[in-house]
Amino acid sequence: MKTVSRNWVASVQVALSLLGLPYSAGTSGICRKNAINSTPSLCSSTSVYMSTVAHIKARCPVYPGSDTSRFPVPDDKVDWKTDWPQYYPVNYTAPTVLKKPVWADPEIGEFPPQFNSLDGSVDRRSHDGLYLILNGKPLNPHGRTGLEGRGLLGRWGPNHAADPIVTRWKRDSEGQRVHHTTSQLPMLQFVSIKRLDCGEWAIPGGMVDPGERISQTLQREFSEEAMNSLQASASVTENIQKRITKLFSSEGLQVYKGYVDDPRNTDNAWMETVAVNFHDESGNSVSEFPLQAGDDAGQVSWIDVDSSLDLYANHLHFLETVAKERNTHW
Ligand code: RP5
Repeated sequence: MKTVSRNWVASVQVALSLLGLPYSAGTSGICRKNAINSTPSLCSSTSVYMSTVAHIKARCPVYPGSDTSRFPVPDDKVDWKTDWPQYYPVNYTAPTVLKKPVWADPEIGEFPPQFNSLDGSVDRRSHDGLYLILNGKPLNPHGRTGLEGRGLLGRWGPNHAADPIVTRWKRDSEGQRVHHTTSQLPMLQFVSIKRLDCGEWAIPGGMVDPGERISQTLQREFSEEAMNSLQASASVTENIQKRITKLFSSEGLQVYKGYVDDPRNTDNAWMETVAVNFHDESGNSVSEFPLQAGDDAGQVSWIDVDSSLDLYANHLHFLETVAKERNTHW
C-alpha cells in the first residue's frame, strides 16, 4: 500500500517548487489557522495552506456509513510535516461515489481535474488558500485522517457547503425576551436539524451545486431541510418562500469560512463551508412558520444556543461566534 508520509518534507518541497513557491518548515510562506475554534486568518492567493490544527471528528475510528476502520492517527502525527513511515491509511471510497453520480468526480486518472482552480463550473479552490497535490491527489490541509480515497465525498479536494444559521430571540409566553439565569444575557434560539445519516443535531447546511452562488445555497438548503419546501402545497410554499427570501436578503453575518472538521473527511477529500447568520429580530419572519423536516433531515427544531450543545462536525464553533458577535448567552 502506498504511503504519502515517506520523505514528506522532500515531497512538499517538490510540490511547492512546482507551484513556484518557497517552502519553510516554519511559518514563512505558509498560511496558518490557529485553531478550528478561532477565526480563520485571510490567506493571500499565493500562499499554500497547511495547518497544525488537529482535526478530531475527521479521525473518528470507524468511517461513517461503513464498517471501515481508519488507520489510527495520534495528535502528534496529524501534521503531514511530521515524518511517519509507518503510516498506512486504509483506502476507501463509498460504492455510491464509485457509481459516478452527477455530484461526484471520476477516479484520479480518469479525468483531468484542475485543482486549486475554478474547473468549469466545479470550484476546486479552497477557502483557505492553495492545497498540495501529491501523486496526483489533493492533500487534506489539516493533515492525516487515517483514510485515503474519497469516502462518502464526491469531489477530490474541497467539497463546498453552505450553512444557514437562522436565529431568533428566546421569548416567554408574554413575548418578553428570556435572559439566562446565570449569565443574565438574552438567549438566542437557532433552527437545527437532526441529520438522518448519523442522528446528530446540526445546522441545516448543504452542498453548493456547481455554478451556484453561496447565497442561493443558503436559502435553498434552509427551505428544503427546515421548511420542507419540497413537499408543501403551492400556496404555502409561496408564502414560506416570500418570508425566507426576505430574511435571506437581509444582511447576513458571516461567522465562518473554511475547513469543516467533518467525520466524512479523508486524506484526499474534505468539507469546507461558509456559515452565515440570519437573525429574525422581531420574531415575525420565519419564526412564525411551523418547522417541518425535509430532504435529509429527520427532525427540525428551534434549539437554545448554549455552549453545552453537542452538534455535528464543528458547528458548535459557528454558533459560538454568533453568540459572541451578538453579545448573547453562550
Ligand atoms: C458539513 O456538512 C457542512 O458544515 C454542512 O452542514 C454539511 C453539508 O453536507 P450535507 O448535509 O449535504 O451532507 O460539513
